[in-house]
Amino acid sequence: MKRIVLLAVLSTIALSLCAHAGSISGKVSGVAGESVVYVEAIAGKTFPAPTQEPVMDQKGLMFQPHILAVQQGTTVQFLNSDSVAHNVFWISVGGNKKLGHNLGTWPKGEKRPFKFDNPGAVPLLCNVHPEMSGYVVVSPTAYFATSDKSGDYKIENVPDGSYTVTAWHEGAKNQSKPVTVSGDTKADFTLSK
Ligand SMILES: [Cu+2]
Repeated sequence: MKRIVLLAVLSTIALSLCAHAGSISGKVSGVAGESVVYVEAIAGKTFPAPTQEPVMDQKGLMFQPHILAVQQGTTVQFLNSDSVAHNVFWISVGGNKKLGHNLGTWPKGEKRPFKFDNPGAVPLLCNVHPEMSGYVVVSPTAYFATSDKSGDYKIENVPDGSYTVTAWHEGAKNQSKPVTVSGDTKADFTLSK
């Protein structure tokens, strides 16, 4: 008997969790290639810093991946996989030039960490190879996604509620719009340079 009650309680909890976990999906158009879509900061809500440390590699004289989306508070490991020395620097974070930083220059096989505590796009450059460019896009919330090359994206596990959602694309102006999530919710963006 006790067991049945416990099961009933557990399944009720599971159902209520499911009922409030929606998603935001749609298409980013007007631009070609990957975009990043993220939910802007939510009043009164904070997110624990992720423990995973994603790697931004420098390989074949390129930043790989070209675009790395992370949650605010994430430590990114910058790796050099080439046999030449590479540098990593950025002149701004989210357009704020006070947040420019130079991580230095280091040889093959070494990596250096950096914790991104401010949201926004970080345009990565290498002062040894001016043709190299990449991006870390720092989302203020845990709710973000990188689109596929055709612009389709899906942000999973977003609780029902009202948010501001921003779409970012290399070289384009950000677009932000209010989105009310109720279960699986659609939001499309059209960006321009
Ligand atoms: Cu380089």
